[in-house]
Amino acid sequence: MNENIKAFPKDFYWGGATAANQIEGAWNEDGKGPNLADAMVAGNHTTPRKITLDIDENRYYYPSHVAIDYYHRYKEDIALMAEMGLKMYRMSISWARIFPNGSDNEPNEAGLRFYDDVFAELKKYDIEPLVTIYHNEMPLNLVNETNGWVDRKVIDHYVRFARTVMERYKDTVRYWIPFNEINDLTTPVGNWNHGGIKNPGTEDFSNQKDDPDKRFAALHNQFVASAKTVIEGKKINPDFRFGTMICHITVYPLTPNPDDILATQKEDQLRNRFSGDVQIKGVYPYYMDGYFEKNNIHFKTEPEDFELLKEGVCDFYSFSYYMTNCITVKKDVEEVSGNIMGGAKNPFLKATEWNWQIDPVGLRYTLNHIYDRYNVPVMITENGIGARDTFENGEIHDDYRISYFRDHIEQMRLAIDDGVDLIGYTPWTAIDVISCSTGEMAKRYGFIYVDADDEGNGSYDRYKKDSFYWYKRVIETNGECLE
Ligand code: BGP
Repeated sequence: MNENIKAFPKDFYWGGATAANQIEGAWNEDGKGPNLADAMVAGNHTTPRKITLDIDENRYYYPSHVAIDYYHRYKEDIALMAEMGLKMYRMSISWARIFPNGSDNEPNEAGLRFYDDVFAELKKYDIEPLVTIYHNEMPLNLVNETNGWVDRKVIDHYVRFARTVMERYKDTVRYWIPFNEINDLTTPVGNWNHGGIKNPGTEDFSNQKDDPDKRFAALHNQFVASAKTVIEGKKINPDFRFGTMICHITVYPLTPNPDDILATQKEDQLRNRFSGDVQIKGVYPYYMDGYFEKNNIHFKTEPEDFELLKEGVCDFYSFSYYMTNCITVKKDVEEVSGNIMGGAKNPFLKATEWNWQIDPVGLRYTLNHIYDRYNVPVMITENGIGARDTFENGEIHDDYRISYFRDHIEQMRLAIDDGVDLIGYTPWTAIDVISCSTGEMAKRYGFIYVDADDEGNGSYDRYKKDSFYWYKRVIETNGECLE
């Protein structure tokens, strides 16, 4: 890259990310209770995952029950991450491992000890943990007992869980993310995540009845829970730093037609800006009043909620970035899929096998867009390519993954040169995990290969992909060498 371009900062957090329900397994070991992810059966690109509130292992395969068996292999996995040179590791803490029913009076000591051990291991290698407190992991008992996040009682249960882990790990963890992709609830796809699902065996990603009143009530309650967590956390340790985690679906107008431009702006406000505005600016933005009114959306709030939102703002903005989509008012255009939502196909972009469009330049645009709006440090906490890997004689030649990352990292550096205060990058994923949307192993993201298939067969042994060696070199040279 051109020498006149600013380098990555010296203390840049080169990292990798995962989530508990997609790696740990041991779904019912050492006192852990079942969570919502444990009730999700496997699907694939064309068959949506089903949620069965009565877990029936004789009938269905539930990928999270073993996942990649990290619970028993975390030492080996963290050693590999250290060998790769990671400076930061983004992971989540499974709520039901700490509070098996979500509403218990006392935490499960064995669960707390597991994460003590994980953090000790990370410390050994000088890897900074970045902890997501909630990554789609609501204890199943709360799903059954309450109406999920629609129910305000869940705020208190969650805050107790957050306080417990923040107190326990106050000397080892500094960076926290209260909610993963909180803006999922701006789309009907987010429904499963709020846990208000009541028809065992009949619900899946595609056929849930959408109730926007409930969906936005659930989102509001998550905002309040996030703010309370920030407020409580700063009392526990004033050095704690809290981040948003927005699933940033960057949108472009498909054509210069002003109607397309306006539709794009509206989409951006609702999907991307709304949640960032609440969590960073501490206020509900003006454009949501109009949206709620026009769509006849009503949900209950308390006056003190808005005080909390103002006080409990996040310190840094983090987001996931996988693809961009186009927006148009025209009907009958070719569509692509995506993370939480698809859109119109962009004729200038290629897409993955799962039809997510690849757009590295869009990352630079997005970083500028975000920093311009919020002016706080920025982290990319998910970015990566889901692809089928070929495993031959212990080797995985994933040049497509290397080129995806190379192109995105190049654009990150250009954004830094633009002046964006980008402080970290934790690509999805440090190691192969089960896919969240499809439950497959075949949709792989990792630098480290896990020998397991979609039905849970395999040795579960770990292998270094070509991208492992490549990323190691990137980190060693602080992003100078991308070859
Ligand atoms: C994000 C989630 C992750 C992750 C990723 C990739 O939305 O935070 O948990 O899985 O997307 O999505 P998928 O696994 O569906 O390919």
